[in-house]
Amino acid sequence: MGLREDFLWGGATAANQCEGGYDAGGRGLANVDVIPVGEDRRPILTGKKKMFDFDDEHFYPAKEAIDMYHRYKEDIALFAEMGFKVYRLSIGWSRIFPNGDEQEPNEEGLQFYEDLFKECKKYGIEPLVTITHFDCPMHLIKEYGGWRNRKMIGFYENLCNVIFRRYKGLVKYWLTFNEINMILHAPFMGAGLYFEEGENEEQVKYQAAHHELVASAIATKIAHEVDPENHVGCMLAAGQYYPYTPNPEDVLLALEKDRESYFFIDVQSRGEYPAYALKELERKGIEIPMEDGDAEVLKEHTVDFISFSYYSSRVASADPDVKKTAGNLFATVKNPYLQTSEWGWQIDPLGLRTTMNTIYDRYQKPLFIVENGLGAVDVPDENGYVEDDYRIDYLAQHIQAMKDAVELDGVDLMGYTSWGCIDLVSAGTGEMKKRYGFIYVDRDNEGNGTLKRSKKKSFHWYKKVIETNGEDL
Ligand code: P53
Repeated sequence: MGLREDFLWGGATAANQCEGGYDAGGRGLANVDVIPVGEDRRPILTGKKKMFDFDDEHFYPAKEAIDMYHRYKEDIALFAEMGFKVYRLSIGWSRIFPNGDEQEPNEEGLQFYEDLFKECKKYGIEPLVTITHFDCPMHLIKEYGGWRNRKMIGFYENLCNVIFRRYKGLVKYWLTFNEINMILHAPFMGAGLYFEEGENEEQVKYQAAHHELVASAIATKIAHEVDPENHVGCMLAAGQYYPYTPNPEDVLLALEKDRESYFFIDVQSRGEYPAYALKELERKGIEIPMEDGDAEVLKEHTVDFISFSYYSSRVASADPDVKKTAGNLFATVKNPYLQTSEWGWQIDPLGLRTTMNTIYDRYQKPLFIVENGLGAVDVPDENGYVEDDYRIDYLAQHIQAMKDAVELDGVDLMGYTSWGCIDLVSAGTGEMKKRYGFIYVDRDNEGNGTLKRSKKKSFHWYKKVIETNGEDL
């Protein structure tokens, strides 16, 4: 009993939230670079307000982030010290194809990730690579409108062809799109989409989603052709919906809200559009731009495993008088049984076990938890040491629930990578103050600080968790 012997313990980051070096090594501009901190962030990442370049009025935290571009050796050494078996990171698309539509890749960008993967391998750390984590070359947005355009499939295919070949033997775990369902909630961040006045936004989102789903299947096909050792996963922003009351209307709504997200994974894992989605899209007059061969590609090249992020469960109420709170990009009803984080995210370890069971029942494929963690304010002492017992508590409870899903329910789980294993820029708010890490980084919301790294209390705790394969929490 217990977790697998080869359980993949580790941590996760995304290129734009930690690398910085936005114009280093020939890198091109991406959507994620031009999303600022502050009140304009929300309208920009949801595609309501256009921001295609830097201006003087805003601060853009991704430009420098925590400068991992120049410091990755030090950071990976710290991950190794904790005993990481896996490090989840993402590739900056515009490092490899600065504009996105070139024929030839940028060698400096390719070399950067090759060096980084080799650095991981030096310590026996397996890279788990997200091909796109909320990033899209800006040129593809300006010129083609982002993922609404079918041409994106070809550009993504070029990227995949290049990276699968170049990193063959170095990388064997791949995720095609981070939180693919985020396209519905943050379409500019998720898929480079912005909307014109009066445009049918849902049509654009589902059209773009279709392009991503086909691109994901093609990527899976190529990955398997290039190296049969490759394992390709999809990635869902997960979190079970609970009905607010036993009122049958709440129960049905909770099912429907879950389906909004599972729709993507149903296609990626079962290989076809589910019946409920076809009916719903038809009712709404939304047309899926299906072309010859799409159905076959989706059917034949389904994912090998299901990965997901889990921060919280969600609550659905059919009663219009029950108010939703917007604690994060998934607006949900407040659950009276749960505490919330400083950013209003509801904390529900048992919900992780429920979510894992639901997903495993639905797909019967190995699962991988690739994000989980607590965004909190940390107060370091003069040496940068943080006594983050609150983070340890959160993680211990979630890891216990995860173990219960494995040991008591028989869920097949490949690994666990906590989010933001080193402090990094928040995707939702752009703040540095919202920290998830085992490693503290001296930098604030305005970009001040030495960028010095230091170990928090949770660093030593997580090392012990990994050492004991999750026995000592
Ligand atoms: P931040 C919202 C809800 C669930 C997951 O989020 C989310 C978001 C975005 O805010 O995104 C994932 O940084 C995402 C990461 C992100 C992390 O959750 O807003 O994959 O890039 O940083 C945490 O606290």
